[in-house]
Amino acid sequence: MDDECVFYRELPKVELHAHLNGSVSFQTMEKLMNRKPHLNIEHSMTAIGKGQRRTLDECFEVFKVIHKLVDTEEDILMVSKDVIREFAEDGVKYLELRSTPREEQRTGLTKTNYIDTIIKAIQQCKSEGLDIDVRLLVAIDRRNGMEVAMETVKLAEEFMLSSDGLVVGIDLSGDPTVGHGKYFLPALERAKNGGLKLSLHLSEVQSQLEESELLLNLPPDRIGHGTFLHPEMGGSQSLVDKVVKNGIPLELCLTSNIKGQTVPMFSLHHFKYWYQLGHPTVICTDDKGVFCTDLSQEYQLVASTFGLSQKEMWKLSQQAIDCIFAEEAVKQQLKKKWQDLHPQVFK
Ligand code: 6MZ
Repeated sequence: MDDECVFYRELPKVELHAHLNGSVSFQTMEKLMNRKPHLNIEHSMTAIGKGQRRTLDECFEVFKVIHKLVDTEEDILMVSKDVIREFAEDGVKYLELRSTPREEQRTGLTKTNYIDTIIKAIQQCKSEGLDIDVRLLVAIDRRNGMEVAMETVKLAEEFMLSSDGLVVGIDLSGDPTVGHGKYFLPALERAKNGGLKLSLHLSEVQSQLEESELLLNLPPDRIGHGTFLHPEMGGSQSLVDKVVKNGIPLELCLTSNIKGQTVPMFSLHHFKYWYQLGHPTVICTDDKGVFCTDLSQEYQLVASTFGLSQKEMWKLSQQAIDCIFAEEAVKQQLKKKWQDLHPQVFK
């Protein structure tokens, strides 16, 4: 590893946009494939390698394949623990995972077991002494419609109360070209009123102006991607004004946007627009397994693409602490951790 790589690996980081089943590494995939050889699934079907690109549609096909491999409690426990360990090894000190609860008749998996198992994995990693604080967002897949969305929120509410603060919010994700955000407003309003935080995928693809306008009125606590919000990308000033006025942080995932072809090249990524505005942005991985990346690489990529110094990148990682969904005391602990680690990282 060269000095730059070492710096970004040692830099303490916050990861706020990581879909569990998109974050499964090559090594864990290998274990899953060995468990289910009859599925005949190969690595080329579950990951998009260096230099490769797919349409966003094709990316969503990849998730369907991964879901076939991860369909028992045992799988979910292994996948969750491996993903948490890998983030910890990459220098992530605080992680918010998100995942869509699934039921599988064939294996008897229920949505409640699904969430329970991820919580068990988080607790086991904690008791093993891993230096990472992990929380969970329960995800609504827009493909499944408004009734399932409401059920998901109710389930998340129960877990928010019973999980000792581990379940902190709701994510709205899934294929952005399917359905309309307006159908999810009642579920999202209920979640918000019940104390769950909201992170919504917004304007991930073009022509979602009306939907973004509606969803921004909630307002959400964070935005995933927001690629087409600003006027230079076909969005509008009024959308930007709403985001800025409410101080809503953006979760930005560079490699994901390039490989999914919603952004043509790194130098044109909307990170630049929001960073220049001085608006809070958080660098994230989205799906580190599918897109073959990790958070250190994403930080290094932002630095090299936009010419930011190590000091500026430190500031970005530190400011991400203010965007987390866990309570104030956790923010204070993390700020102290960053202070303590500073001399070691800049030795
Ligand atoms: C929107 C995405 C996504 O929930 O099974 N997901 N939704 N945009 C993206 N950009 C590439 N990447 C992942 O993880 C996989 C699920 O996360 C959502 C999709 O709903 C996908 O099925 P879980 O853990």
